[in-house]
Amino acid sequence: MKMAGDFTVGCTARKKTKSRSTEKRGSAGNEGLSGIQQNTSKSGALRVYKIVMLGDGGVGKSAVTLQFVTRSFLEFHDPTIEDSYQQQAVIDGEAALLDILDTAGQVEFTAMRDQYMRCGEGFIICYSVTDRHSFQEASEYRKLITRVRLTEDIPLVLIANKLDLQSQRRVTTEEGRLLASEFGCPFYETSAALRHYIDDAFYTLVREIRKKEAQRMLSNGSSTEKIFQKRSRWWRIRSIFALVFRRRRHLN
Ligand SMILES: Nc1nc2c(ncn2[C@@H]2O[C@H](COP(=O)(O)OP(=O)(O)OP(=O)(O)O)[C@@H](O)[C@H]2O)c(=O)[nH]1
Ligand SMILES: [Mg+2]
Repeated sequence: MKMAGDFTVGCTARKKTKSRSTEKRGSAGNEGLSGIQQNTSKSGALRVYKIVMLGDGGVGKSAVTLQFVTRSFLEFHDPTIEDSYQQQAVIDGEAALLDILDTAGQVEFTAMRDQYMRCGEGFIICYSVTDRHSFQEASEYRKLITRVRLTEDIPLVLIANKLDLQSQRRVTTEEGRLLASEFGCPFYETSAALRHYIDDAFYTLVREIRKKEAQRMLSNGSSTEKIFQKRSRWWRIRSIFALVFRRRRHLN
């Protein structure tokens, strides 16, 4: 199912400069940035995950995002200014609404960078296996996140896209793995063209967000019982109902 939204959660409403919207988003997740409660729809338990796509121009951020959301391949390069998409999914038995911000890789469009760095709960840093410079830039994006968020403990997934272009490969798998272990994050080599490891990248990021959230709750003194309650069977079922209800509402 495809939807698009404004990704304004927790930020002062940023103007969306370009949109591939097909549906307006509902009320879910307009209540603020931090904490489960604030990112959970008032009408149900559908948790919104704010995800930001980062990486050099032309590495395939939009193609990866569109392949995830619409299951189609973007053949041409139309430099992004800023687009946002929403996609529902059930991940590990729990419904989720992924609110994805596809950002600009071209330097002339990167003025909003700090702002969306502040808003994202999880980041996908993308480089192309055919482009050595984009691989080097991945470290710069990592540094930027750390600088803006003042922490290294941010949910992150590193992806090496254009896996299908083997004859043009300029970055080895091993180099990608090493960089991911430096970042302390999961790593996938993806192909937006062939739809390889696209869902995995997004789902893994949601898992990373959930994991860090649980750790944060524990360190904030919440009882394990409370966390368990959140992840309990009933809560999962409720979240799936919320998703179905939401779909129906959009169909009507
Ligand atoms: N063969 C192949 N081509 C890809 C893949 N992903 C993207 N491309 C192509 O690479 C070009 C750039 O893709 P985009 O998704 O627009 O790149 P981007 O990172 O969003 O670029 P900016 O918006 O300028 O930052 C397009 O022509 C895509 O068709 C892939 O996995 N395989
Ligand atoms: Mg783009």
